[in-house]
Amino acid sequence: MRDIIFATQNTGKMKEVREILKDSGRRIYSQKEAGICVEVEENGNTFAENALLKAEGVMNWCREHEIPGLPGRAAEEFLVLADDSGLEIDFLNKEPGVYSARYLGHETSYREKNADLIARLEGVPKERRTARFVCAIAAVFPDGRYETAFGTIEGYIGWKESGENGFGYDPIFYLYENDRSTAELSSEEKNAISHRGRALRKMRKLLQEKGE
Ligand code: ITT
Repeated sequence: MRDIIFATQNTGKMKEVREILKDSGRRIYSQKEAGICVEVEENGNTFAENALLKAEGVMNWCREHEIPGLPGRAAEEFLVLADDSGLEIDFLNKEPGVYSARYLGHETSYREKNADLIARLEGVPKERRTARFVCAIAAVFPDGRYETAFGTIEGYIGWKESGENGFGYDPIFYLYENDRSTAELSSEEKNAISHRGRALRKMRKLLQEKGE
């Protein structure tokens, strides 16, 4: 079974990925651990396209360079996985969507991004505040073949931030079942139901079925 290099710069994402795949029997190296500094332009129109761009970008880089953090190991020994994800708010025509990380600019804090989204929903009743987190996972093989898997979680945008866990938009994304935000869930609770948990478990199964 090949080990995994996970193509992400997002530490919140990486922490969840490790927890979700902890029993996969594969070693998982973050892009940072592997010492790979490659900037991939996320210019796809969909989550799947962007996930694939990131995974291919890192796999291509590994084929052409020594992997600094994994001396003596070649690209052929790895699968490269990437996650492209985001928040779709129905009332805002699915904004911020694929632009979730770039919404209001990369430098803007999530406190400000979250406050801005709540302000744009002023006066909108609960039943029209529907939203979902979407995640596409791409896995690229050393020979260039690839697979993709998806996961979503449905909820609504609350009226205030709540909770300290998770990252990004978690403090404003609430679940209908218990009116808690995903930032109020423990990591185990979030990973069991999240877009990322669902997509990664699907990918894990797909890779097992293919004997990869
Ligand atoms: P990489 O491309 O390096 O992986 P990124 O943060 O730029 O990191 P994306 O382009 O996939 O990743 O953007 C995802 C954004 O969507 C992320 O920065 C958050 O703002 C939001 N997001 C995705 N999943 C989330 C989650 O589980 N909880 C909160 N926000 C999430």
